Amino acid sequence: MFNKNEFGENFKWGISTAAYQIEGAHNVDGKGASIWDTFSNQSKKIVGNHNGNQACDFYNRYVDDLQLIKSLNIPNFRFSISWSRILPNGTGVVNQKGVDFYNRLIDSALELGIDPWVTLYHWDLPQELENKGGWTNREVVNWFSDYVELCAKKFGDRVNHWMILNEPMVFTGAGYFLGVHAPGRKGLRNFIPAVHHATLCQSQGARILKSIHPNSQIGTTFSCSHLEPNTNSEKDRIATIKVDALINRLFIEPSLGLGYPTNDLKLLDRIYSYFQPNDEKLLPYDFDFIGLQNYTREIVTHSYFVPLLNAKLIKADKRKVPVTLMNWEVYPESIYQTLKKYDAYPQIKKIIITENGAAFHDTHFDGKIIDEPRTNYLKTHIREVLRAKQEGVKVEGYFVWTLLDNFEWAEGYYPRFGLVHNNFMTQERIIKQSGYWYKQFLE
Ligand code: IFM
Repeated sequence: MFNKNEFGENFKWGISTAAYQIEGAHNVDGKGASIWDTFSNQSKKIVGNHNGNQACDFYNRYVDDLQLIKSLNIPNFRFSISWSRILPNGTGVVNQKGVDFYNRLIDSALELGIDPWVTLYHWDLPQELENKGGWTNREVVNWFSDYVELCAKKFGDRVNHWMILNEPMVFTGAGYFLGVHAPGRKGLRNFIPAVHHATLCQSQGARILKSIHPNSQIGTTFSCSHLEPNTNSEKDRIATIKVDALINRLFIEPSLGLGYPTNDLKLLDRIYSYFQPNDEKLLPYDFDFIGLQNYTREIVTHSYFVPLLNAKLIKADKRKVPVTLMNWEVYPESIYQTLKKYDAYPQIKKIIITENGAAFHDTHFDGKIIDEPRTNYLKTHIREVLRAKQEGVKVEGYFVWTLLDNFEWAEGYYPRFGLVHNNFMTQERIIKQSGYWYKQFLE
């Protein structure tokens, strides 16, 4: 068995959350609606017709939840700011009660010796901005810039670690191409401009924060999966290169000054029609750290039935491999391979694993929650992070997804990812075996 000390004294251990998934209080104290409020309250969008109206009621229970984090020996807490809680219309009038909430949250964390790591955008665009085109409207760069400036001025005196976007591939892909996440738009004509505008916001947001707080540590996060071709055939290998360009390279390479990976993914060529003069110069930003979020590996095969891409992923349950409740393969080496892949970009200074974790059915026994599969998942993945680190990969942090069982987007409350069980009827929290394991590991 390995121990925490092998990662070194400066390694950042933490836990990650997101506003819409835990806060609840969706319409109180002046908060405006976000696209997730709208989407999840429509019929048949979310499994079980669930919504995030109450979620874990973190808005009212943050003091106890911070105590919980403290009791688990977790020194770093990643959470996101709900844009429409502080700017109900997305821009313009500030909601002081929303600002007060995040001030209280940050101050309470700091009082307990917990370092706040703040994500500026974890998918909950103000609905008012979506009504004006949302991520497809180039104006979003100005709206986002104003929002970032406000956050920097209100919270930047106490927050040192910032992440600009959470998983842009997921919020543009699921929200603007597949239509399965908010705001439910579909097709390349929505996806491509959303990608370009999100990539501009990624670097522009970072520049604004840095100009106001030059000493802050600024990163942004990417979802990434280790990919393997189904067979050694030329077709499967080409399919894998395309999927890699789409899901692993699309957002990071422009920020590293490499441009969009259009050579390997021709369907992206149309992105240049959304360029304005000077955009090439606006896309790169020298981030202090890159947040990687890895859960699984994917197997890619050629397919004539997927237009333009000619590639598809083979679902884990079709492959007879161990899976989580998300139907994601349990494959610890994926985090090692992912770290090696991104470490090979010489432009990346530092990597933090900003999310890794798993959803399983938890066993209740005698008032306790025995979640052996999750405990094993964490141990085996953390061991792979150590392997990478010992081989010289510049990984300097690991955050578990997530603190509490919570609203898992289109899957509702069904997949439970938490180290802490949440009873959504009573909001009672019970630390799971995995939570106790992490606590002991961090002691
Ligand atoms: O719950 C999500 C989170 O919001 C973003 N990354 C993946 C997690 C698990 O699906």
